[in-house]
Amino acid sequence: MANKKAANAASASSFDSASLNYTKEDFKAKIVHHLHSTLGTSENKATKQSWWKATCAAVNELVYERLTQTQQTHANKDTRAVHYLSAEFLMGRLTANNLHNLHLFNVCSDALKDLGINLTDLCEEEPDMALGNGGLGRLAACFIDSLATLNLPALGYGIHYENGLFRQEIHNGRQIERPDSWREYGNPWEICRPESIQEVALGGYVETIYSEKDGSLKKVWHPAQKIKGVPWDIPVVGYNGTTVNILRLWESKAPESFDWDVFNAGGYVDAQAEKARAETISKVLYPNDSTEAGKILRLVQQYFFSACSLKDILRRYKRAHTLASGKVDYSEFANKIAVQLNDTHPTIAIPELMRIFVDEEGLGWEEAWNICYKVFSYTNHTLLPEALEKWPVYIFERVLPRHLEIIYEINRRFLEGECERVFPGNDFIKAKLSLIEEGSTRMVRMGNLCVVGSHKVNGVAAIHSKLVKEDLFPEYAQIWNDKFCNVTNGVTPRRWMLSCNPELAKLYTETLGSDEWVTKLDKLKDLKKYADNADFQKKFMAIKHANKVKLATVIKAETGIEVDPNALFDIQIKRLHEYKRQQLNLLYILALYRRVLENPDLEMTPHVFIFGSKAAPGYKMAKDIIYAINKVGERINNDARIKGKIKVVFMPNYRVSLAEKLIPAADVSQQISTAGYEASGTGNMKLAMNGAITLGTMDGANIEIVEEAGEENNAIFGLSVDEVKSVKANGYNPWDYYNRDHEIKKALDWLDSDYFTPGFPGELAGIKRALLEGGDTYLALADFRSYSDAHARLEKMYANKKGWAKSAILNSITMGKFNSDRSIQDYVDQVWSLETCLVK
Ligand code: Z57
Repeated sequence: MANKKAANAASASSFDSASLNYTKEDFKAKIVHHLHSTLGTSENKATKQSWWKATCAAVNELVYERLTQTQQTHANKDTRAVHYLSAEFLMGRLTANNLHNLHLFNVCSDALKDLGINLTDLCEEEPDMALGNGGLGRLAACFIDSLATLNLPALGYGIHYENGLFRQEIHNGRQIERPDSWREYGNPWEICRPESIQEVALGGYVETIYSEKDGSLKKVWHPAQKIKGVPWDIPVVGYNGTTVNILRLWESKAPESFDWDVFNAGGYVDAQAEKARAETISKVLYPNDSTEAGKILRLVQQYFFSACSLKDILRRYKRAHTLASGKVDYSEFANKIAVQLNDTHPTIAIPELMRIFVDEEGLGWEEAWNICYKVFSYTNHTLLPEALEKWPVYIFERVLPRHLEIIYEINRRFLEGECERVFPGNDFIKAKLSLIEEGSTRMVRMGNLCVVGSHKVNGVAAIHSKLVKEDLFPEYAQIWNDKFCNVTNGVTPRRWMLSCNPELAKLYTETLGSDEWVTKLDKLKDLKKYADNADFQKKFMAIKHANKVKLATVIKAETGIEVDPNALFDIQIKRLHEYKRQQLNLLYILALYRRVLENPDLEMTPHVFIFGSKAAPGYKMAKDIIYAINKVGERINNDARIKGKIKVVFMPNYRVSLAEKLIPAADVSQQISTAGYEASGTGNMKLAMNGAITLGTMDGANIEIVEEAGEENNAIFGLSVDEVKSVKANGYNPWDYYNRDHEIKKALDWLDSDYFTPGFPGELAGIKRALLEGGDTYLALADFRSYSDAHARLEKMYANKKGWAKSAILNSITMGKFNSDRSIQDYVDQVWSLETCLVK
């Protein structure tokens, strides 16, 4: 195929894979070699799983070489590095991604073809690495891809959860959670590093020792328990370049020494119990997105990975900065180390670093603090009050008694220092800014600790950063105006275009005559002149159609539902939360269904509504909404009267690998959060890049997306942030909308009947109750009419094939800003001041 050759040539131009002895024949030999020597099987017996692992082993030969080179180069040059601390890394699958980033995808595919194996099939063997919930975790994964691609010295630090986010099954319309054991049969991408094991302490008490000499007080923490942290490294392969960074994930274990003591004392069974307790720490990911669990184990998880990571960072620093005298020179610490806190989850790293400096390394408080706040910076991802982490003081006392004392001291110095200077004698503001919330249960406010203990605080989209500064932390902004900044999120075009939409990538590379756009996504703007070109439009829409045909097959296989690829594919994929308003989408579906029933000859484009979403297991309303979507879908999909004009599909077990199939097939991207509630969104970017038109509110990054793509090429609706504020301030009454809007009333009353749940009236009534008696916190009814009008505009747009193609193309090629490489460059410039380091 001529096209395929061209794409091959384009990628080889920027990176010569032949020079690395990875020709097709070499690759074949390597795969077969690993099938024999690593997997212990043979060509005629090997399962797909074995072929997949043998392929990974062949790729790893190159990955490990580069990894070693990268680490040596960084160590020799003693580079400044950023350490991205995150409780979540939602990596998904790595095989196709690594192959693309090494420019080996086509070579590998051809080699396997010779061996009678299909690479795309093989990639399906890999379980998703789902060590995250949603946006925040996937952002971390995109960021480490970009850091390596930009040749920046960086480490990701997180938790090696034995079980990632639960697998979702749908039984009679309801979500059932099943454990996700992603590494049960081995994972070829992780390397255990026993030589870098760390030990961290928990619990116990603090002893105060008075010094006769100088009258000072020395604090000694006597912990009750020690936990071993075993590091697992995942190589992070940069695109094009030679940098292979690592993601280091900590697994918790009981220290052998501890077991042994108890064992000797005859406590073999107790020792096993102790071991189980220690291993519980990294057993499972908390399945909450944007709501905090408030469980002790979660605080222990946070401390466990933060403390292991800091110890690792210090060990590496000491290797390069220990003086001949044996003393460590900490004067360079803040010049060499940057630590980014991905939300407040790793905040405990701030008092932990102070503890190490003051209690263990003998630095004075001020000297320690002067280093500490320069090291840390904090990203805020939400304004939702239920997501802002607070930990009861009594839990801190039990788990981290010394850290609590340090937090008190940070607080005292802040309140008596900076706070008093700007707000002299203002006890009201001091109470608000205090790291401790006074009340019946005293709480440590992790967000406040982050702001005080970091030199930069950023939000994740322009509007969000403005709200962080003006609404969430206004008094802090008066004290430290320059601390606050914005870094709009981004996503990696390697996974979210090149790898998941290869045909579109090929069209772009061929038309531009270069694949430069894969790193410089702005280059796609050069295609603007083709947006009106009939031939280009035809090709673009043919690719979209082929992607829809493929998705239709997946939908049929997963749900049994038949959908027509000629219908409009309207997709809402994201965690289930009332602020994201899947219930608004459902209300519109109900209204549309009624319109068709009342007017069977209604002219309309067949419309497929596709959902993918997990609900936090303890979030009742979210689970009720999933149930309602499934029940309404069942009724609609089986109603012959509407002649297939509407289909509703709920795709079970939404995850990264499923997103990669859904996104390239989307015509419409639903981004319909109540304005002011979605910090940024990142799915909105992925969908737009792949040519979906955004049906959305002026919230988060949607604002910046339509600024790039043009509002006329999208369907924007609903109240703005300011309007939401004023509607709420003026006393919002959802009943007014119910009583005045016939369609709203009919749709809600329908949910109250047994139309969708025959024999079980009222099963779906909870949604109606939340929207009326519950006060409709997220203004779904207030935005309904405007949403419905936006749908009507979309329908009109879709009816005009050329107009639609043009808008879809313009959306796709104007998303350059949302390349996560750009986000990382913004962090480098505004927050980290890092330098690139070329490897070899
Ligand atoms: C999470 O995925 C996000 C925020 C949180 O506070 C937590 Br906890 C988890 C999301 C936001 O809701 C998105 O709007 C944002 O795009 C994403 O984080 C990445 O910044």
